[in-house]
Amino acid sequence: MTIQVFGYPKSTFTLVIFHVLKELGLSYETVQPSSHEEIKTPEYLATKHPFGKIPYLDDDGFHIYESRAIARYLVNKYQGTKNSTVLIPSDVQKAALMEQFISVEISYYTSPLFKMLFELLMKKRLQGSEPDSKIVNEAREELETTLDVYEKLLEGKDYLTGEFSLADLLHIPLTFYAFNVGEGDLWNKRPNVSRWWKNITERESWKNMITEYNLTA
Ligand SMILES: N[C@@H](CCC(=O)N[C@@H](CS)C(=O)NCC(=O)O)C(=O)O
Ligand SMILES: *[C@@H]1O[C@H](CO)[C@@H](O)[C@H](O)[C@H]1NC(C)=O
Ligand SMILES: *[C@@H]1O[C@H](CO)[C@@H](O)[C@H](O)[C@H]1NC(C)=O
Ligand SMILES: *[C@@H]1O[C@H](CO)[C@@H](O)[C@H](O)[C@H]1NC(C)=O
Repeated sequence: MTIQVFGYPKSTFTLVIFHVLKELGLSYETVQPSSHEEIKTPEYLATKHPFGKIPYLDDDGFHIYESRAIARYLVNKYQGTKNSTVLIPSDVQKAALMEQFISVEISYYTSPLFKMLFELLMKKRLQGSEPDSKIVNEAREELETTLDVYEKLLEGKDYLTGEFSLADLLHIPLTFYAFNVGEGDLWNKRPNVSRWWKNITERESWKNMITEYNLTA
């Protein structure tokens, strides 16, 4: 049976799953919720995602939610079966360093970035109110601090662990939206960060994502 991804193609966490599937050379089917209400119904909460979120994955009857858990599952099950892309290294210490950077991504990168993008991109649509410039500025400051550290970490390296991995990939969709909303300067003004960003987004799989999901809106 085909792998089914339940989510909206514009949602950053759903894009992560599509991107992983593409890197691994897997085919999949997308099921879009009919409305935002659908992911809050008792049926959806009971059978798909108890917190009422997307994405959610069904792999031949195996059900899993939370994007990073879905990504690890897909890699652990399918890496190496369709092509030679390595997203999680087999070496235990290399894999541990990748996990370290995924924790960095969640804690210090995605946390302020999501806060900033929520204000700039989603607040109006979801809550009908204007972005709170105090929140935007605080989040931007936090991100500046994080990116200063990334600038050092990426010195002399093309990727966070030295080799492309799931840790790099997990940064892509949200950062892409930050560029779209005019905040790209945060990345561009740091030469090592900007080299990394160009490198990871020039991969075939991400270029295909942009075309297929019409992401340059
Ligand atoms: N921690 C979750 C986050 C998922 C998430 O926040 N999804 C958003 C879309 S990007 C969502 O379902 N929003 C709908 C809502 O919260 O009502 C993951 O990694 O999968
Ligand atoms: C794996 O397959 C996908 C889709 O065909 C492709 O985008 C990706 O570049 C491939 N990776 C390798 C290492 O062959
Ligand atoms: C970024 O990298 C260059 C060399 O690639 C280096 O000279 C520079 O000091 C780095 N920046 C920081 C803040 O570490
Ligand atoms: C990205 O880094 C890899 C590994 O060092 C290198 O082979 C490749 O040419 C770089 N790609 C781009 C687009 O900079």
